[in-house]
Amino acid sequence: MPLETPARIVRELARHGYNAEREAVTLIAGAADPGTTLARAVERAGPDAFRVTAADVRAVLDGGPNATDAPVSDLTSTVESTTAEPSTAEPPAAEPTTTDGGATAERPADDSGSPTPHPSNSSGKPNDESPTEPETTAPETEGVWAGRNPDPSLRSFDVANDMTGQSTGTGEYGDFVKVFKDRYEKLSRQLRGRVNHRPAEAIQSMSGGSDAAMVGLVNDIRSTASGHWLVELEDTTGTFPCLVMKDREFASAVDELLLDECIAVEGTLADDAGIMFVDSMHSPDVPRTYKPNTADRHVQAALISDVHVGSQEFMTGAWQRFTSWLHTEEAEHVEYLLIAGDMVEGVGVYPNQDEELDIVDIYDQYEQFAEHLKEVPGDMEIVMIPGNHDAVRLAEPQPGFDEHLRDIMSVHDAHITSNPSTVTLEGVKVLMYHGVSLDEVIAELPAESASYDEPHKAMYQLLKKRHVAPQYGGHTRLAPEEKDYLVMEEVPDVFHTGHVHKLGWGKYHNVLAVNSGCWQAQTDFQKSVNIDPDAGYAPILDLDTLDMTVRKFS
Ligand code: D5M
Ligand code: FE
Ligand code: ZN
Repeated sequence: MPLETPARIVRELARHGYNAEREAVTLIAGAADPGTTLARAVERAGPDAFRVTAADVRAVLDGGPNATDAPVSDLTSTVESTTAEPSTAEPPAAEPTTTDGGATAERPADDSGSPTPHPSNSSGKPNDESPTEPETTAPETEGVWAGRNPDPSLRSFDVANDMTGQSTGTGEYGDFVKVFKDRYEKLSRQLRGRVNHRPAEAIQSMSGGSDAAMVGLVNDIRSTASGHWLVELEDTTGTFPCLVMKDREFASAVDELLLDECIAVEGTLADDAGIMFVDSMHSPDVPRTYKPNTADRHVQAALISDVHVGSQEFMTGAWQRFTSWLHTEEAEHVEYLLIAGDMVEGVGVYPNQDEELDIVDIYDQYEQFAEHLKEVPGDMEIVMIPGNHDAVRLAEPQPGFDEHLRDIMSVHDAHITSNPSTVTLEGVKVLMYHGVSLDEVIAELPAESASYDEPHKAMYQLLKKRHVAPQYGGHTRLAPEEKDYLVMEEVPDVFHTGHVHKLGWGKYHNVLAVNSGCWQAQTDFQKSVNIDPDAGYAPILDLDTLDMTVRKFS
């Protein structure tokens, strides 16, 4: 086949089970005889290699005038005879496209959703599945599909808020003071324009009956004997008690408060000036009129999380249907794959977890995960953050994987960044966060505000509070750093989380919140607590419109 475009080169390599460094692809594309150069480079890379490197290609190109002139047997046989293990990633023929992965759960009219299994997919039971055999269809017909966007220069990618390698925390008391001060500064800045607030210290010396306003972190929430709410706020100068009367229209908003979140209140001091009667309450929030950024061309991102390779419940078949689908023309606009944590099942994360492990060694789990990454087309950009099952510190923010793990997962040149991070894809700001705090939001808030069945609503609460994990000292472990990396300083256009293994999405003040399900069927623990995971779905986001469709592969 003619190999005039990078996309074709990548596809040709992928078809034979190889990935390639981007530079290697560029070098092959620029060679006088790309076909022969590719075949030679594959030969050089050898049977055990995952990928063809730029060094392989250079060696071929520099190997003297005859290096690419020597006759080469047909590429297919060359690769087959030198590849120790046949790839499990043979893409299906471009025509017809796979039907397994074709089911689409349409977005409900109310602009939010949870999965609706497609009727045509009757085998919707998620607990698959012995690994399915790789597709063995013939190589695709020449000229059917020219491949994914052949011009990678159209892509743009940027990461903000990555704290990998920036950790300064020592766990000392002073660190906690610093991180809360930073949280207060960043969030109070967003509220300052809305209320004419005074420091707690100044309010403490105001006279009874005065109007007052304060911005503070919620230090304590208590109900009084008569059913009113006493909310104690703290700023950098002290604390002040604020009373929300039960008959006020905003009293129900107190049910949605979490400790340590930042709010502003306005009200009147009691006659003895010891307490404030609250007249209004504000959160940093996302402006209702927020106009999200969109891409300038039709390009899509697949948003997934919680792969859990190494668990007996990892759904190999669904994953392979997904990655096979990515090789089809139907997925031609899917140029980005974002994975929001829990790549592997990990070891010792929960009691008795070892009884459900398929792979007991954490590094072997990452090796296997890398094998599965290899099935993703090499011409897609991948972005990954860690989750609570991954081999990085549990406390948030979690730095991106260390060098050793990056090395194991280097097969696909994925971008690895911290949890949380904001990645900007062609102008669209996607806040990626694994989502451990969602368990807490769901446990603490009323069911209408946040539940496992509607995980996106729990995400709305985080957007409103402009913080991915407000509450300190509960279930979510937080590590104090010089800065509070968990504050949403900028409004994201898309908020992508996982962790709770439930699929749900919707818009909050025009920001798309997506919780992306998982690739792990129900575990014994989940069965015991009635968690019914949404496994084997891939939400596909249009970056030019921020519309979303969900494809089902289980
Ligand atoms: O989290 C998957 C979901 O299940 C998340 O909502 C936490 C919950 N979960 C799973 N196992 C446990 C145990 N043993 N205790 C408490 N909560 C649990 P994941 O991060 O994938 O385990
Ligand atoms: Fe998970
Ligand atoms: Zn998790």
